[in-house]
Amino acid sequence: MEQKKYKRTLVTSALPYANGPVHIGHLAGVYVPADIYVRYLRLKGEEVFFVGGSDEHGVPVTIRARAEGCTVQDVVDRYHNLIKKSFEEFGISFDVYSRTTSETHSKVASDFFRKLNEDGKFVKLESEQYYDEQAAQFLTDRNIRGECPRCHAPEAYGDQCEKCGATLSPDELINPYNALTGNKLVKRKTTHWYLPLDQYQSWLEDWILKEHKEWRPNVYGQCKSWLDTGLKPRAVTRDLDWGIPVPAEGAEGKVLYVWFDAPIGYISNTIEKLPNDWQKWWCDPESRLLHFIGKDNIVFHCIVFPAMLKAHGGFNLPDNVPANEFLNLEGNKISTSKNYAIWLNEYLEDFPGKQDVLRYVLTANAPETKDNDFTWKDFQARNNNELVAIFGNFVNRAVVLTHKYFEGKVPACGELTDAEKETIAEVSTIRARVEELLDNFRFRDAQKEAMTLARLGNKYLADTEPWKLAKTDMNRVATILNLSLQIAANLSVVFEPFLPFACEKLRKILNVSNIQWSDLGKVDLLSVGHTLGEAVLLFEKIDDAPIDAQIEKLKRIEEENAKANLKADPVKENIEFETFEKLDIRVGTVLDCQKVPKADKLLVFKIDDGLGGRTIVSGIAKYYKPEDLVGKQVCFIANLAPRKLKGIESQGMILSCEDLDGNLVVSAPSAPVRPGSKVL
Ligand code: B3M
Ligand code: ZN
Repeated sequence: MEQKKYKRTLVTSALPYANGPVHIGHLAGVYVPADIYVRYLRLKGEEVFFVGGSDEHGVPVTIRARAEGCTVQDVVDRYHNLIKKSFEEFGISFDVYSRTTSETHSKVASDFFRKLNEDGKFVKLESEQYYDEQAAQFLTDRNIRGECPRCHAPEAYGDQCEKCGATLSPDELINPYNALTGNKLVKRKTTHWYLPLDQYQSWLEDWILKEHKEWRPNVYGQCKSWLDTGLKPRAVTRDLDWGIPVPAEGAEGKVLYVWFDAPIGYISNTIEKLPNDWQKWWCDPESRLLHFIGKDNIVFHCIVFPAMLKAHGGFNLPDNVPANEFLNLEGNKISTSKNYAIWLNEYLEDFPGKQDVLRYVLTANAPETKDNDFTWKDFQARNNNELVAIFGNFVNRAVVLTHKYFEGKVPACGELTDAEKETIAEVSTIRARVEELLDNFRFRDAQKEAMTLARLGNKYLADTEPWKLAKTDMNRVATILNLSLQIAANLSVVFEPFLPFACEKLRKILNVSNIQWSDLGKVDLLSVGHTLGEAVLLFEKIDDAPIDAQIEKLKRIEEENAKANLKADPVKENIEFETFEKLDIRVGTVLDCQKVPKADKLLVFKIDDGLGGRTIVSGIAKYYKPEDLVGKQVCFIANLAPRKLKGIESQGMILSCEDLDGNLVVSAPSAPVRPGSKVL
């Protein structure tokens, strides 16, 4: 297909959820490829704008806040800052990195909704949704749990079973309950705004299936399968208290669905940075729009968001969506909730200054066409055998020898052998070879191609052995070093999109600053007599010890997760009825509940026990906000001998249920009873 002409390129990369730090899967799937592409366009002198930001709405952040006993704003503030810093540290060169809790975004997303609503682009539908009467709230799919209808895992989510991977709807769950409170659920009627995707079906079929045959097979295939199934209206609002309030009449207590507002974040973040100039990027038909995402986001970027943009009118549609498959880790799925990942912030603590090594390995194994696996042994091998032994070794030899024989000045090139003429011919094609691959989003092969240049240089030096010629033929040595240094100068440019930190170092070593992408392939980049900088090592060997430590760490996490997945503990040995009767279990109402100072596990309760009240200390602070327990009823052992905890006398013990993941929920009667009632 003929390439469309364009004047400038707007590149977006998926907005990561601010519910945890970013890990290598994010980097490999989205941010490194996007950054390579953007750096490449900039090097070519093209006009490009690179948008990123944090996705701070949705349910996961609220779950995290619950788990940590802090506010949702606390959670998104913390992770937004951490994520932003990680991206900076890894050289992801955003032109803007903002967040969906920004004022600009709230306004832009509300206006977008309002316009669609006023233009009659939504349909309002009433449906029955799961409702928690005790908590007085509707539940989103992610907040509903129950038994998986397929594999019967006990804790599948309302949208997916993590055990067997099945996509589910809450209606399919057996015995659904509120994931946060454990409460049983009832059905209740609620109204939502829907984007009638069915009305866009035939337009999308033409636009994607006919006009974008060039999209990656995984992307095209997923779209086709969605379209073949037939699109249905999709709700764009939710009954939730975290998000952007729905700007419409009768929408009290409702917010925009996170997948409605998040992609609009690309627009808002552009507006935030370029308040007077953003239209040029989003609306001018000569601007090209590209979305870099992971495969789980394909439907939103190829079907839902384009339908939203179409419904709104005036915006460009994506030209391409180079989505990646998933990266696994040592053969297992990466999981934020299970803490099974290599977090970027932790990587840099363990391997300071080695950003480019990770960038290199992730690109070398990029999951472009299928899921791929990251292993620490492969990481070590690629560093030691490729970056150190080929790229670094070549550059170092060339520079050290020049310092040794020519006082660090580029020597003159003499007569060339036939082999050298061939080498030069090969160097001259590097630009076309790499460009062809980058233009087609084939980053993995493009980096491989760049590496052929380092291999060529390394082999050239190994074959010609200038260190042996130094006694007999200084002219040959000069020629060999000149050509080697010219190749090194080419490397400092061709690797710039992939390894920006190493290239900066290399430019210092070569003492150059002004080589352009358009210079690629030339062998007169360093003039004779040019003084080189100091010969420092570009890459360092990585030993077994730190690698083994990383492998051990992942094994430990895997074991812990496996343990958490264990079946219920075996039942303890039988006791006599008389023994049981000795226990006096009662129901009480919580009058007051506070954190115990300097004890992060403990809460202190004032209980109305029907007998004048008592104080009980309980180790459940990790699972509850104290104020959420006030007014609740709890079961407690009333005749346990008092004991002191952190200086407070605890007069009994609150009974809690420990689930198989080790989380605690307090036990309570299923209907309110008078304080002091016995549990029999
Ligand atoms: N936050 C999902 C994700 O991080 C979502 C992407 C939004 S892009 C507009 O995978
Ligand atoms: Zn299942």
